[in-house]
Amino acid sequence: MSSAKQKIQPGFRAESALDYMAPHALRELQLKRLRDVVQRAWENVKHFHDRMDGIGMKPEQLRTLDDVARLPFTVKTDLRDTYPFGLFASPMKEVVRLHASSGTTGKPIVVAYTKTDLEAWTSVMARALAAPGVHEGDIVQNAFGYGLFTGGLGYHYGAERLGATVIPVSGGNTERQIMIMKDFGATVVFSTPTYFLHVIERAQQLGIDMHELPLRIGFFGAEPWTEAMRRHIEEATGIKAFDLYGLSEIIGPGVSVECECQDGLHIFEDHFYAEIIDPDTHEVLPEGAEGELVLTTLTKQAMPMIRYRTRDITCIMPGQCACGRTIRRHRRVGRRSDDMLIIRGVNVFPSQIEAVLLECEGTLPHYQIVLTRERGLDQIEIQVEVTAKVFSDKVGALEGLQKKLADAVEHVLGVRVLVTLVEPSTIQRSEGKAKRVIDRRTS
Ligand code: DLL
Repeated sequence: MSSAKQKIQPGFRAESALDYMAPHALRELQLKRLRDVVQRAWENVKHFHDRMDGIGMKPEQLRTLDDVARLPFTVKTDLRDTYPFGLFASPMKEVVRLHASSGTTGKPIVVAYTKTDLEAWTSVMARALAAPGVHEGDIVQNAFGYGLFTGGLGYHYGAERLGATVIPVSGGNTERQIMIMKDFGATVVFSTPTYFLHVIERAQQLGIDMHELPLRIGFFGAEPWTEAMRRHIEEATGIKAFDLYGLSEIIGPGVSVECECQDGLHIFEDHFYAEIIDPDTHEVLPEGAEGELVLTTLTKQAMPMIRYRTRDITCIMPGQCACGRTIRRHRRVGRRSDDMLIIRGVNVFPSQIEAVLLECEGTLPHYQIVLTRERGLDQIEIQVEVTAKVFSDKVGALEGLQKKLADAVEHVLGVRVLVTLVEPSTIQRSEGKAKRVIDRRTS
């Protein structure tokens, strides 16, 4: 097995030409598709029809793309309230696939695809994977879960479309995962970032140097991850790590992806119309301003989403990417508006804590945030693993690191937190999305 990493060769495929459309042609296409999708939802989805009636608007009033801002929003509770099939715009006989996303409480949300929708999904995923260089001949290890979750199958069909060899290993069973990666010579891996950290750690324990494997690219997503996490993954394995974003309500994975420049995620704007809004005032914000991403599906048949409030916080990046793609980019999604913890009146995002922890030497990227309430006061404890070396050092070293971390977190968040350093491999590992926050507060 060669230790030299192959150079990334951006793949070129006919459908990737859509990434380079002239902006005016793209806007024209978007407007045409927007009118069609709104008309379709208006005719077939009672919930949407009623909402439009409620504001006295008709689809034909959409004259320019700016008129999108006049349309009503769709939110997650709309999907819950119409569970399971209330937002479908196609008769069931045309629906060829259902997926569902579990969420934390109650019933899942259900999403549907016609044959044409699956074709569109496969196409955006193929473009996404081709952007930083997956191509025919690649051997792809797909560690996203197969099943109701959109991750496994979404990636699967995109990679097959490119002519890559897909290993549908799914998440979990980490030792077997590593054996397969090595024995089958995987060149590309798909995973949640936290599960891949677990794979890296297990490989180290097994004495396998991942730099020696032919693996050259990884796609990570389904949960927020930081630049520090990217550095950690790239340094520990020698691969290039790319961010890929998506959500079930819109299509699954494949809304946007990083290209070889790793400088923002290109949105497949011929399929998804993106806006950034102020989550409080609902005002549409200009390029460069941070706010909540709102997405409208432009081609979805079975379940069109009009102005879906993702809760994901990002911004549309001004200017064109060095790669030459004309489709616009958003900045990596570091947090969700509903991830926000309010600790003693201070707004805290887990990603801020992660960034601080990973900057400090001696820590490992495995941590957990535990919230408790003592005599009416919120307490926040950050449990973070440290390297075996730090752990076996003199007590003074541990205390020093503990204080350093508590100070650094206080500097960024403005609240004092309790930092507990724990031994490697003590925090529970996830096979999919990580659960970073354990809320033991009882109100
Ligand atoms: O997580 C779809 C997906 C699968 C995306 C595999 C990428 C890779 P849901 O389970 O519906 O769908 O969760 C969607 O996950 O609103 C974000 O909050 C978060 N998310 C997804 N991708 C990213 C990412 C899938 N690259 C929710 N960065 C979204 C940050 C992400 N957050």
